[in-house]
Amino acid sequence: MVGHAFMGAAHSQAWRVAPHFFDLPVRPVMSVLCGRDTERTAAAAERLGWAESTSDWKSVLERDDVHVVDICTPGDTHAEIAIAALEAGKHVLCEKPMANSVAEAVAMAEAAARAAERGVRAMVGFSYRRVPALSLARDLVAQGRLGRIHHVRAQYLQDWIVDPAAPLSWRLDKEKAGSGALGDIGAHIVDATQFILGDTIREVTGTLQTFVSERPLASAHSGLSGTAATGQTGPVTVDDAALFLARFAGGAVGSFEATRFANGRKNALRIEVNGSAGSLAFDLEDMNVLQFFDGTEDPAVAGYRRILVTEPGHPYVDAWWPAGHGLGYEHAFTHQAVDFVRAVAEGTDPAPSFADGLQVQCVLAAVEESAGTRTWQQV
Ligand code: SOE
Repeated sequence: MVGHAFMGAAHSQAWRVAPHFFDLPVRPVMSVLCGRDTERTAAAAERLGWAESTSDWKSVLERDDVHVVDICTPGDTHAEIAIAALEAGKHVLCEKPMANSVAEAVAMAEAAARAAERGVRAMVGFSYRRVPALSLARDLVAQGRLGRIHHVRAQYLQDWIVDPAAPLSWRLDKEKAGSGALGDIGAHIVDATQFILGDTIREVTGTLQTFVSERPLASAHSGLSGTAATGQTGPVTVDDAALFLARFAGGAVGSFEATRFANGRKNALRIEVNGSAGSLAFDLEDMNVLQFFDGTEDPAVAGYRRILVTEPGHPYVDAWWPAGHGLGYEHAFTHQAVDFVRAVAEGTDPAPSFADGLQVQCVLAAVEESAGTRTWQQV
């Protein structure tokens, strides 16, 4: 694994836990953790459960005992590491957004296509697909329980930089992150809605907003935003909020809002879908619940019902606890590791693929283009 901050910790717990709860065809071994700083990486390896650590990720690609490379670094390094790993014959799991630009994403998707011919697999870490309630939402749409889809309403609301004194973390630096709320959390709702609908966004029009353009420099990085203590400031080079409208290929229309300024909303990924036969609604801050409205029921008793997605028959749930004992944020990463390991071992293509990651990148780029030109843009 390359990178050991927030996502590195989330992926590490997934690799650690997955073989203990799921029946896997092969057992992942957490061999080497890579990071820039030798001492910090060694300490992280110890804490997160990796056997070894190194500050030279390239050397790891030469090792015969390494079969999978998990990329948990900021977006500016994804393309270089992923392409080198695929060319070295390593299966790759790469954090989202897959890249910082469409050009990088194209190169990555091409490398993945070449690698696939040699049986080497690549997957993007859109972990929320593996939240049981969202997997169930997709199943309901696929079963036709919602009929023809008319509306998608998607929001990803956070508030961790609403304070102008919050420091300038790498997530606010275009060079490192590619974009702001758009790529970091907007990418999640693009992937999640396309996943639920089994459809793709074809056209968008949007706007981007930066509310605080200068922030204190971070002296140390911890958690999401780090610690501000230097007394100096620097420019915010990404969007704080991204809003856009979308048309899906299948005829649905969608509204999307991604913001880090929704004061009071911590990690509210919310999706509502309205179809001719019913609707569904989800909120990540209440992630064990899927709301479902069955429009075919007698109107006298019909209404949104609150499904507690903790039954053994629900996606992924039977590996965990008895009904009613819910799951959390980290379980989606475990499910992601499980699906990836199974695909690698069974020789099938994992999803979302790098081609899917490229498609999401194209949606993000179209939103940026649209915000600049104030026009609708084809994806
Ligand atoms: C920060 O906005 C962040 O950690 C994202 O980078 C993650 O992808 C999301 O899961 C939670 O929020």
